[in-house]
Amino acid sequence: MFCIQCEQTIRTPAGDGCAYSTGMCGKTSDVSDLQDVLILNLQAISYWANLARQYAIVDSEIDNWAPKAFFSTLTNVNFDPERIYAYTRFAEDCKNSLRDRAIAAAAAAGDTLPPLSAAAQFELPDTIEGILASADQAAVNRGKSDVHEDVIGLRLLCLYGLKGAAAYFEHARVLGQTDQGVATEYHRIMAWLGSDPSDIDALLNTSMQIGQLNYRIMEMLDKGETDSFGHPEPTQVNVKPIAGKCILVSGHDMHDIEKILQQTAGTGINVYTHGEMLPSHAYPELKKHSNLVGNYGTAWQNQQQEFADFPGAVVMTSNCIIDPNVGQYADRIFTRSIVGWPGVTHITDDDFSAVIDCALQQEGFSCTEIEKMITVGFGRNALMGAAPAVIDQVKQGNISHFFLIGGCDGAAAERSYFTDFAVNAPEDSLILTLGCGKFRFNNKHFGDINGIPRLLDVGQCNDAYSAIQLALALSEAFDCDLNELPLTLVLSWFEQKAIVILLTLFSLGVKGIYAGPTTPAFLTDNLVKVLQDKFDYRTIGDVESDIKDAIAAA
Ligand code: SF4
Ligand code: SF3
Repeated sequence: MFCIQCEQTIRTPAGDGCAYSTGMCGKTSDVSDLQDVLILNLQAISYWANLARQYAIVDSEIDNWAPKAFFSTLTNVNFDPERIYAYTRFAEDCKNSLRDRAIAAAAAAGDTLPPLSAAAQFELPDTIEGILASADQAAVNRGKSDVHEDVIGLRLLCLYGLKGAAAYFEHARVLGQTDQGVATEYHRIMAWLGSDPSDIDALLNTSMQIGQLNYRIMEMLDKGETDSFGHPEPTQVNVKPIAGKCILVSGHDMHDIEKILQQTAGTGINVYTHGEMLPSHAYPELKKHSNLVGNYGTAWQNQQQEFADFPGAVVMTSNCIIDPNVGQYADRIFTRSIVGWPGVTHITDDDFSAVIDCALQQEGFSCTEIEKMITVGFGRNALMGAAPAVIDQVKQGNISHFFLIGGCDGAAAERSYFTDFAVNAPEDSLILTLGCGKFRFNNKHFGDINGIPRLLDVGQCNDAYSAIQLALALSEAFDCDLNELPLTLVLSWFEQKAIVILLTLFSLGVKGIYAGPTTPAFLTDNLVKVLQDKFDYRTIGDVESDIKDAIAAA
């Protein structure tokens, strides 16, 4: 196995990457190898989908399925070898179907086929053993002895960035948003990556195209969420338990929590959000359910303790799942969509009766604790509504700076930086936050500036789109470039969604972003230097001096 896609990858003086029998996340070498072969076959699908489009052959079922399957290889999503193997077999069927149609269309038009990409040349063995034996051909760093390490680093930047975009595309699709132009661009880039490109400039350009593609996808996802559930409104959320039977819903897919809320209505079961599901409380069509009672727990890395302590059923709708056997709750956690863990019950449709039955069999909370409230719901509309007051306060000199402190959380001790940054930000600054990284400080009291709360929770990691809209509105109001705003982005990264958000911000020309806790291990020193030169990319350092520098740069 070789996997280097997330922040907790193994780093050694001899070389970085999880390359032994199990990754730091618990992914086995078999799952990792199967995922590599799946990705290679998805690149072959894209090769044929790309070619087929030249003959007006578009298969929207395959267009919808391929990014979803790619999502299954994202960090902390699917650890089940049987499911990954099944995706790989299905990918083979999709590939063959598109290939046959594209070849027939080319023959009918009298065209000669272009050369096959490396991915399109790959022949999938018939058995799981055969596939595992062929995994070297599919390794994400294949050909590393023939090309410069910067080429491998850029290929990985593009592959992981596109994986993050594919994940958001799937989240948007679940909410009824599809777009043929986006699917075409996805296939074009995925097919190209399957040809093992080596041109540094082309790879850098492609990474920006992936960022742009993701901007469109985040817009689709924003539309999917707001069309389905209304615009988020500032909302108080209780983070303490209430007596009674309970279900905990984690991950990013709010479609699932809506179904769970509908199906638990009248059962007496209380539904709690966890992690990235917290923003659900702000959406009118979700908050109207009286059985959505609060949030329980914090970010993903604490789940083995928090889920063990939760006296009910747990549903994981997307990333991040980690080993449920550690906390001995594998019999009362359920997976949805692309999530998988061997031996854990997978819900294949919108029927959550197995979850409800399980919740009824658990003890539930025996008593109600004294309420503790946090505020969520500063999505695009709420931010835009507050923009005139914010602009006024800036003009009066009462708001000096904006910080966006957000992204993923993780186990690394250095992540205390983000709490320290938020706590030490000047009192006349506003702090926007999003993603699961906010759980490090969203229970702290930041006060307000003339009625405007200093801490504004924008939502999930993908709601970076809302924050970008606010930044654009501010730059218009102050008639200046985005980079001339008194705005500093401080991003915590862990997985590939964060990588693509970084690419999106770069592609929009945002400079001076602080990111941490570490630099992605797949980026070489040369590539980090390129990002520093082009985008003034900054690695986090000392909180006090970073705050000083950020303010001085504004
Ligand atoms: Fe290692 Fe991260 Fe890959 Fe898991 S996802 S194997 S921790 S690099
Ligand atoms: Fe968190 Fe996994 Fe990335 Fe959506 S839930 S931000 S890490």
